[in-house]
Amino acid sequence: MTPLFDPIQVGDLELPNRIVMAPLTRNRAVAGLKPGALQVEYYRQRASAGLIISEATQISPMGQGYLDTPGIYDSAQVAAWKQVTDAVHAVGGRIFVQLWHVGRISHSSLLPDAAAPVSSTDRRPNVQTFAAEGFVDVSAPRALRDEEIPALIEDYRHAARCAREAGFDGVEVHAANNYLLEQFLRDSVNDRTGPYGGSIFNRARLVVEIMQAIAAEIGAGRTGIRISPMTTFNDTARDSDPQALFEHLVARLDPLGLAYVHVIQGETGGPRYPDDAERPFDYAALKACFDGPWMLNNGYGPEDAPQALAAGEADLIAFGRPFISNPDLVRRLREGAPLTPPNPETFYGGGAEGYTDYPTLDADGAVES
Ligand code: 8OZ
Repeated sequence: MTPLFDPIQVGDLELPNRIVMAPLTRNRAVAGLKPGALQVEYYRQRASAGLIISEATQISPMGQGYLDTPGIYDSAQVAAWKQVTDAVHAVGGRIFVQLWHVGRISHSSLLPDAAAPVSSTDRRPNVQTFAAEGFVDVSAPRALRDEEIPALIEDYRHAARCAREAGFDGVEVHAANNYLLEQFLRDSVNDRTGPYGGSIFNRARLVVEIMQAIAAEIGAGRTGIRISPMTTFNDTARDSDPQALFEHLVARLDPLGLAYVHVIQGETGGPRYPDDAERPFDYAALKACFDGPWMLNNGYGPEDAPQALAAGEADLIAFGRPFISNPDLVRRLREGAPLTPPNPETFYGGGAEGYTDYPTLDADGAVES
């Protein structure tokens, strides 16, 4: 048997397999930035995953950066997400919510009182986002003052509390893809002085304080984190020393006893080891900094996912696009069945098409349409 189907203890949860549904932004939230009936069906269909990680979900109104992404900070959102978690649990699944703050990857039209996005810096990246009026350049950000950081940490803690009230089994903190938390981590963005800028220790401080606050609120065994040491997504240069930065961060998180660390290798949708890397990132050395379950992501499939587990490179593999178009991905991997390819035209926004209408195998293992 492939190691994909060995059970594993992940924090407070026992997972029946190593197949995780990666967080996937789909821009289909209903009015009030809530999940609706479609999301209930979408996540229920995918509940055979060892663990579902929800689409990125903002911790506060200021955390939003794209049209129709859901939030988890008010009581209506909690009630709506409860429908999703109940549906997943009813068919035996487990689901974490990914807690997200976009930082400077936003547009004022998406923010309360047309505010400027907030970041570690006031420098604007050359990137577009999708707002009500279509694709627009992101707005110039405002650097958060140090005195504003405690309220930001409180927003994360509050969202984690809301997540548990909504029935989520835990949370994954989105510290990847050059959104707010990575805007503090990287010296290519963070140009602050003071306690949250300068040294690696200081740049990691915000993430560490957020993880401590959430772990204190809901338990470390229900708290994971996602990082992406090498991605240049969102027009962001790499840190001057990603290996040192991320080894420091993971080593400092290790004593908290988190449920897992989730690493995007390379660029989402691109190579795991980008050719232009000055030195290839040493993911094994990063893993050695952490005692708990280690999750890898980016383009894994039926052949290389079990290989990575067998080689000890990972304990869990997160699958993104394969889960979009194969709600029964777990069964297909178990049976060696062919995978349906996803349609990128329906990734972001829209309705049921390309969302809840992908086929599953029938009882004989044939693809039903
Ligand atoms: C695609 C489009 C918008 C957001 C990420 C949350 O990259 C995202 C995202 C992906 O982490």
